[in-house]
Formats: sequence, C-alpha cells, structure tokens
Amino acid sequence: KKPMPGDLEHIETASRDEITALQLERMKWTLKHVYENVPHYKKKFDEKGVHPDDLKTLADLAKFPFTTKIDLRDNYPFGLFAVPRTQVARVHASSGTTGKPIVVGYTLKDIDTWANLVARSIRAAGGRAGDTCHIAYGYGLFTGGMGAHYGAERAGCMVIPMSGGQTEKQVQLIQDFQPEIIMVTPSYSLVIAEEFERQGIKPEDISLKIGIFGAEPWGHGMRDEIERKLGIEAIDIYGLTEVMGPGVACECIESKDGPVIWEDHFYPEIINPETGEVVADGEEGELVFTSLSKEAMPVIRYRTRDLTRLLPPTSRSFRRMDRITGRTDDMLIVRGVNVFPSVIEEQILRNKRLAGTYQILLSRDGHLDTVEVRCELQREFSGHLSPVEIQAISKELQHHIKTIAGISTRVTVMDHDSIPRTLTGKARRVIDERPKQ
Ligand code: ADP
Ligand code: K
Repeated sequence: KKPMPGDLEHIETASRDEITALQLERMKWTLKHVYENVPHYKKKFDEKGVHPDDLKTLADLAKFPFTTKIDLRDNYPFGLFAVPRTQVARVHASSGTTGKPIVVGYTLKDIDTWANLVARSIRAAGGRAGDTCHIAYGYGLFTGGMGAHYGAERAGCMVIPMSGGQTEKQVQLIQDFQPEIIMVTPSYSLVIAEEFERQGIKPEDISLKIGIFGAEPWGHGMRDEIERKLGIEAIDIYGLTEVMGPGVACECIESKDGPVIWEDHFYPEIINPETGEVVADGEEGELVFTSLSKEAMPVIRYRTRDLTRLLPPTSRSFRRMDRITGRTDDMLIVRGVNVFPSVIEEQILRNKRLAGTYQILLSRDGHLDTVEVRCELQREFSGHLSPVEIQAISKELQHHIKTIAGISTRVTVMDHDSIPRTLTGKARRVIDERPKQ
C-alpha cells in the first residue's frame, strides 16, 4: 500500500525550514515549562549556568544538561512531573536499575498526542482506517499495549486488545477476526507464526498484511523470516517509556529503511557516550531525545543508552534512525521487557543464605528468550542444605524476580565456589548466548 496524499499530515512532507522553526518554538516552550515547573530541572540548569533564554538555535540545546534514568530514579515516583497531579490522566512504568520502577505521566493532551503519533506510525506502515488491528503487546503498566491500542483506534482501526501470551488463542482470533495488522514484539510474532505452521495454515491463508514490531532489537534476518512465515510486510517501530512509549519513530512501508523519527514531537541528538559531545548525522553514538510537546513529563536531552545513527530523510521530511546496534549500559531486553542485572542481584541478596556471586545466562529456545539465574550458597550453608531446602530457595527467588523484574527465569542454586571466577576474582555476570540477528 502506497500512502495517498490525504494519508499524510502536512508536517510529514514539510520543508526543513518549517520543521526547524516548529522544533525551535516547541523546544523553547519545553525548556521554559520545565524550568518553571520542575525543581529538578531548574536546579540542574542553574548549576550548569544555563537559562531557557540561552536557546537561540536548535544547536544551543547542547549547552543544556542531560537527563538519565538516575534522575528518574532519584525523583521517584512523581518528582519530574511538570503539571499538578490533578492534571495527570495516566501513569505508566518501566524497569529501573533498582527494584523500584521508573514512572512516567501523561496529561489528556499527551495521551492524545501519543495516539496521533501511533496512528501516524500505523499509516506509515501502510495501515488504513477500516483495517482490523490485532494487538499482542502486553497491556498494563508497560507502554506497549495501551500505546498501540489508542493509536490503532485513532487510526480508525477495529482493535483486538489480545495482549501477550496464549498463543493458540492468538491464532484462533486471527483466524476468526481476520485482522490486516498485527502489533507485537518480533520474537513473539515468530512464535505465533510457528503455531500457524503447526496447525497447517499457510502464510497465504493468513489474513495479516502488515506487522508493526518493536520493543526489542531485531535485524534483517528476522525481518525476512517474519515476512516469509506470516506473509506480511514487517515494519520497525521504536520508542521508550521515558520519552513516550512506542511511536517515537516508525518505518515507512515505501522505503523500509529505518524508523522515521517524528521530529515534530521529539528532537534527536547523537552523542559520543564517553564525552557527551554531539556528533554529526551519520556517525554512530548514543541516541538522546528532547520532547517538544509533552506537558506532564517532558524530558530534556534524555540519554536513551541506545546506540545508533541518524540517517537523512527519504520517504518523509524527517530524519530516520538506523537499527539499534547495542546499548551503553548493561540493560538486557528479554522478550521485549527491559531487565537490569542489578535488579536480579538485589533479589539474590535478599536471601541471606545466598552469596553475592551470580550469573545470568540468556539463550533462545525456539524463538523465545530464556533466562537462567545461577547463584551460589554462602560458604557456611554450602553442603548443609537438603535438596528440598535448596528447591525452596530457588522457587522463592524465581518468584521475587518474576514479581519485581517481570520475567520468568529458571533459578539454579549451586554450592559455594561453583561459578568460575575470572583472574580479577569476579564472575562474568551476564552470558548472552542468544543468536545475533
Ligand atoms: P517499549 O515498549 O518500546 O519496549 P520500553 O521503555 O519498555 O519501551 O523499552 C525501550 C527500549 O526498548 C529502547 O530504549 C530500546 O532499547 C528497546 N527498543 C524499543 N523499540 C525498539 C526497536 N524497534 N528496535 C530495537 N530496540 C527497541
Ligand atoms: K523494551
């Protein structure tokens, strides 16, 4: 499906001058808004000796301080909100580096903007009003499910709010309701594809035409496999909770050459993660976003920790981003869910019979990520516990990790000194054996 002129918003094909003018106006508004309403930003700006009035051009943004996950953690839960609580319509949350999540808020207008941007993303992907959209992202505190949902409704789709899991039911509903669009993590789409295969349903007999995939990195190999097995066009959507949720950027079906950043609402920079210097378009570095229209929780130069490049415009007037090639922190993404090793470590340390040495082993079973957490007993307990006691420790830890980090794991409790140490005496904490896409 090629986009018709009527399917595009004016700004999507506007001149660079027009986009720059809009960005500058919105950036000035945002800086002033946070300076006046969020003590954290006022303090950081003052410490750096910058004032919102110092922004004369977009490049002046480089004078302003970065925002990180630590700032969100330190202001947990609502300290970075720029409007009174009475004006916040909804919150979402995502994993932080400790047991406490990071929390974001939206005014009704923010939710409206978000719905518009996901709707724009769906149209970019080739979806149209009247299509049926099956959503298999998780609903709840995660931004995935509800973000996709409101956007698909806004695009004029009939929405099937299926959420994740229950693969057989996913297939049954797709067979019965005949959706054209599916929104889901790329890895789970392959699990669904396999269930179709198992039931002997051929790709050409599946109603789906477009899949919009995000929440985790995926590559060309996976795109080909998904497209072949489901008989669809597979489109990449990018986003993150701190900046909004899914729909910060989305690929266009005409070119399928990397997500187009919706630059009228999010100003991207690429920085050298070591020095913090802004690098030129085309150079790889860490992606940084400044929100341009958010009311409840704007972000100024938010360091995503995602490594990528900015690419020139093609199908739209906005710049694109390349695939995410890695991260500058140790965050893991397991089945689309962000997981910090430090959160798992916290849960291990809660049990006084366990030592601080542990290993997280990631591998892939079929299309899904699996996680094994190996930990060791403290020396004084090692060899003194019954299998039943050890089993109970592992069950309890598994439960805590599921509750706090939101992922299922297999926990193996080993004797003291079972995990190999390196020369420095430290164990390699994360072993990622998942195949690279
Ligand atoms: P989401 O619902 O988009 O996954 P989260 O806040 O849970 O939002 O996770 C955001 C992170 O997920 C990003 O910083 C990035 O590392 C990863 N991510 C999201 N979308 C993509 C994508 N299309 N490709 C690669 N990584 C992605
Ligand atoms: K994610």
